[in-house]
Amino acid sequence: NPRLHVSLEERRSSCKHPIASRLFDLMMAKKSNLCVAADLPSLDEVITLAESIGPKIVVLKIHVDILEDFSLTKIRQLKEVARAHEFLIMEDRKFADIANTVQQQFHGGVYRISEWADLITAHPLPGPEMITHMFGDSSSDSRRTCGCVLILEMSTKNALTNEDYAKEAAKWGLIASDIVTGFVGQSAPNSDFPGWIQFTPGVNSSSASGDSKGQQYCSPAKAVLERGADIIIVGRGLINSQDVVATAETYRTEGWAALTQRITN
Ligand code: S5P
Repeated sequence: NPRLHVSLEERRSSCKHPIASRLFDLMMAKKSNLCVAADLPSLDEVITLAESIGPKIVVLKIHVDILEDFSLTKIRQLKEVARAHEFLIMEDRKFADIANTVQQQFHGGVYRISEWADLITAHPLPGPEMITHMFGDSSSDSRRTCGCVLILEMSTKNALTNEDYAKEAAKWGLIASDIVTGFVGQSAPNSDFPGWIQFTPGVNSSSASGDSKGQQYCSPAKAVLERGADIIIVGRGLINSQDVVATAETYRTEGWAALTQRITN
């Protein structure tokens, strides 16, 4: 797969979405391909974590619906931290409904995700119309301020996201590459379009297998070198560690070394 060996500069120049370009810029400037899954119970804790590890990461991934103290004021505080330390905020909402419903979930309700998320995840399950319509019409600002990340494959045991599913969904994503900035997956889809970005979760250096609930883990090097990850997503392997800053530095170094090794090989 030639995309895996293309330089980040070159990949940046083929991006069709400003958020994807920005992410490549951040990776090169910070020498980091680390996304941290901040699955903590409160935004106060997420903000504290982000203030400490912000310089080492390029994306902070949250699940807005697990935060017991959610408010738009606190989200704005998190945005300030993201601006100061230069990372993107990914809302891992994994939309999976008809476009008319997803539009309301994305723009409305309590969370008003489109006002603050730089990246938003969605399952391709409902079909390509959802991807093109979730942002609203072509004049919607959020089309340029927020990039869609498609969940092509899941990291869990016996996931239904098989090869055919991932392949078909990747095709839709590529057609809509002005909206879809990247994908979540465990392998690199066969495409030579270098502009979109692979996010790989299920990365944990201290557990070779997984958790007791179906999650499967591999090391940062394996995720990048064998599975095609551009960005590694690390959750409990980091947030449960004694020294989150030191752990973030270890994941950053390992992830970045693997990425540069893959590109130069
Ligand atoms: O297939 C997937 C897709 C995602 S986005 N498997 C995943 O684990 N995730 C997310 O990555 C999951 O929702 C969680 O936020 C993170 C993994 O967390 P960890 O604690 O297992 O590293």
